[in-house]
Amino acid sequence: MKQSWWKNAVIYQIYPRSFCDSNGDGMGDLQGIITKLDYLKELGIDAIWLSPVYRSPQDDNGYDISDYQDIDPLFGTLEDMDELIAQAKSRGIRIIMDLVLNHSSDEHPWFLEAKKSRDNPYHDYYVWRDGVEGQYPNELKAGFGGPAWEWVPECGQYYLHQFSVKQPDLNWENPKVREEIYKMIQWWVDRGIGGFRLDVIDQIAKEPDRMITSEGPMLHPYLKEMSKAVFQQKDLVTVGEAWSATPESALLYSNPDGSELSMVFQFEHILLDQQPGKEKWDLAPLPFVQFKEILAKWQKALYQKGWNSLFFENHDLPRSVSRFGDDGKYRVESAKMLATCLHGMQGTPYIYQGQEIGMTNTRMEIEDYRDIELLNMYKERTEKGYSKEEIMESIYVKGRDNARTPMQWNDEENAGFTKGTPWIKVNPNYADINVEKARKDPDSIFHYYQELIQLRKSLPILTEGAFDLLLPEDPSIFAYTRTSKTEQLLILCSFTGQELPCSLKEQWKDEEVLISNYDQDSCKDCLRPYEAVIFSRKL
Ligand code: TEU
Repeated sequence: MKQSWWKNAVIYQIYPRSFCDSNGDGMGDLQGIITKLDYLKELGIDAIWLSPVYRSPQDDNGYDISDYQDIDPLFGTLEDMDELIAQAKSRGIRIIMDLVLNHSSDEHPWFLEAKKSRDNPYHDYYVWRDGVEGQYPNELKAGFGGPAWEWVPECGQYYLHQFSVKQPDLNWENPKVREEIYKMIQWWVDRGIGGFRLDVIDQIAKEPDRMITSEGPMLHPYLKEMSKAVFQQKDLVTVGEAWSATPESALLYSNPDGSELSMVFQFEHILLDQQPGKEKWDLAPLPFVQFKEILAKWQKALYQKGWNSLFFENHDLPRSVSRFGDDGKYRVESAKMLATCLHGMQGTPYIYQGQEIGMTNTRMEIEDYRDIELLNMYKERTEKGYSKEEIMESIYVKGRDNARTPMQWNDEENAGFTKGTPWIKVNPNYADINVEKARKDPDSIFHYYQELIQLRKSLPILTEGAFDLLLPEDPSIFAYTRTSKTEQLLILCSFTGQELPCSLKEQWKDEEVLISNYDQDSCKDCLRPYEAVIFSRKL
């Protein structure tokens, strides 16, 4: 298989508005990111995925773009962006931009034109259906609540929006749209961008009349066309967000011939702790055995045929230490354990800002939340008669703002994120959980991540070795091996706060310990709360 740089890379995701504010307006910005590049270099990452910084009315925090070829003044200027690319490059770090191609903002000049009349040359850039006001073309629902159709009296038509009403869907059937998009991407490649994350890429080839929203028949042809037009010319990394991906479709997306993308984000393991057939807000305990089974299935299915992305967190998801670990007594142990579990697998690992210091979920008053998805849900469920208590509980557990509270740099005011008033409240635990403290403590989660990243650089087996799940039925232990011709690793992770007997560990007790969150001189046949260890042996 072709050895691309991104196969043993570790990618760090920045949510710019919450990372670092350089000018005191309470909102993170590009100059703020530049001041933290040395920190990221110290962590050891190879690339930064930047959530959208394009010009945007910020209805969905930048995932609603009104100019794909400019930077929103909230974040800075194009010159700042060029500086970021250059400064990152001088530290060996590539910048990956977030391409939102399924929809634009309703304030994009294309849409402002499109909605003027049916004969406007830009009308066909979006997805329209005839109808009568008040009678939707069909039952399709929008991602952020309500119908997926919005009436425009000037045209006597509805437009499709799979997300908010301010995010009209682009019409990929129109070759002009695709051409404009490829030109725009090329413009960023020429500025020195190292790759792209493609927002809801599985939804671009929608066929609303057939109620098809994701993986429409034209999806793979479009991706092949785009890849040929722009992605294949350089060794760019491309990662598609695909909530609908299955191992079978992932093999199409991430075929090593490079005809589509490098890899996709799949979400099967993320969709487990909710009631089947319901929404993410309908909470259910994590079915741990199934969680392992699914991750193992993806490891097996893509081995030597495609490529996995590895992640437990992003800007849409709760904090992993709160979700899969213990954000109280065993916060440090469980954050390290989760890191071990994820980084031991095959694929490209992604670290979401703050994950490397074990940042946790938060709890706020409803007035203090900012996310459109969460606020729409609150309104909808209140109208449906859910109790406030029940709604708040699901927000605490699943709300996207859990991941969007400001990055915790130190124990000064606003966690060192801003000198002004932060756009969203800082998590009150910042005095205890922050970068400055983590860097000083040799046993911190930060230093553990640093070590894990270095291991990936020095041990090809972590990139290439075959994966095998052990103890599949065990209700608390995630155990697997990675195997090459000459070497084998055992990755052992306990997902519980109880001490457990573990005969597997005893079998490996004399082998070399590569990394662990506990001292391995004792407890040779047991796992302590949230213990993780990687053993290595020669074959
Ligand atoms: O997310 C895709 C998406 O489907 C989300 O709505 C997701 O289901 C939800 O956040 C889970 O709670 C992408 C972006 O990552 C997200 O931030 C954007 O809001 C969305 O697309 C629209 O662009």
